[in-house]
Amino acid sequence: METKRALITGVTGQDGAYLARFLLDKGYEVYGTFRRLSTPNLWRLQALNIFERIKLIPMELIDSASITGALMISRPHEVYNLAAQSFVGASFEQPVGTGEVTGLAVTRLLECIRHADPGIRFYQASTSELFGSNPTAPQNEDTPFMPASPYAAAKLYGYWVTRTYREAYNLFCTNGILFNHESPLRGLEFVTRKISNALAKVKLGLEQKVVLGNLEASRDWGFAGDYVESMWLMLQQDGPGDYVISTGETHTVREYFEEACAAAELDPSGILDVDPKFMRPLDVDLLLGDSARARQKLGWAPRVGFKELVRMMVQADIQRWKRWQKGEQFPWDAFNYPSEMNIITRAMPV
Ligand code: NAP
Ligand code: G4F
Repeated sequence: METKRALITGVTGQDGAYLARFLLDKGYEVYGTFRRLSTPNLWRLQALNIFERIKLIPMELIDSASITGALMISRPHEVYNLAAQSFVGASFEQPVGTGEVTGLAVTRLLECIRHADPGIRFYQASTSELFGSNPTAPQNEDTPFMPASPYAAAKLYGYWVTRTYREAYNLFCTNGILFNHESPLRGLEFVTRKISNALAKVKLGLEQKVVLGNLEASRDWGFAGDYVESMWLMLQQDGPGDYVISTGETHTVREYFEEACAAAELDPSGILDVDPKFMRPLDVDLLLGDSARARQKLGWAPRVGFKELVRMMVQADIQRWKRWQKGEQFPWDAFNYPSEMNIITRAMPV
């Protein structure tokens, strides 16, 4: 049987790395696109020890020629579109750029696929942020969308154009409406990893406080390693569709912080500050997903629960900072962030 080929856009991101490993384990030939930056961001692929097994292709989502090039090189059976400006907070600062990359680029990709090979199966990384300000909970595939950020508005466009290409051209185009999913490979700007990283520094005496924004927002947090399996399952079905992927449990940011303190064996009192600069102009209060359709049709279910997830993230960051203190070198993202570099520089022997 012919080896299956998959093309993952955004392979350098959290989900891209976990999905690449999952597909390699299934015997796929995995191609991944990355953007040419002055400093390549490959630490996640190195951390999962898969860097050398992935065929990397430079690709710009704003350049159709480069998308066509990536399709010609990889000749994929499946395309997973994970690349996006994915940080909701930044979408308020870069609303137009976010619209280009997170929204309009989906059409560019679909047009290239339609002309290159209409047999390709396409996965679009849609999001629970689409539900936005809708107070209905839990949210499922029939809950009306009320996006509450430029990011969510761009993703809404991506969601609908994916459905449009499915219906207009009979392409296999599927939306995974994934609720928040986290891991030790999460970017440091997202609240869960921000907390695990900050608590690790507090634990080791490198920092005094954790400074956050809105503590009352509630999220349905799962483990990214579990969620990438659902992406693959969606593309193995007889036909395309839209699926909510979630745990069915929700917790506030404050609860996540308290659980993380317990995991780090730290007293939560006195180490948490709130700074309005981390508040958004508009926030989503409550996300809680009902993934009954995915559980029934895909046979998918999350394996890692909330407490285990928090522990996994906190332990991973404590280990990283300990290894750094010992002078070890290992794949890590702290060097990409000015806030972390300040600490690293401050703590360096003179
Ligand atoms: P992530 O870690 O932020 O990864 C995003 C990827 O997109 C990275 O590979 C990044 O490349 C790439 N990218 C960013 N801007 C780009 C640009 N201008 N041109 C080309 N590539 C660009 O996000 P994730 O958590 O893995 O999420 C994967 C996808 O699922 C995203 O589309 C996200 O919006 C969506 N999603 C995520 C969640 C979640 O909770 N994680 C939930 C629902 C939906 P660099 O490495 O070069 O930055
Ligand atoms: O971790 P967050 O930045 O994730 P958010 O906004 O829920 O978005 C993530 O999940 C979406 C799926 O629902 C994805 F589509 C999206 O790509 C991304 O992966 O923020 C979570 C909550 C927010 O309410 C935010 O206001 O935490 C609150 N928060 C409080 N203090 C903070 C902070 N968020 C961040 N990033 N940093 C803080 O200091």
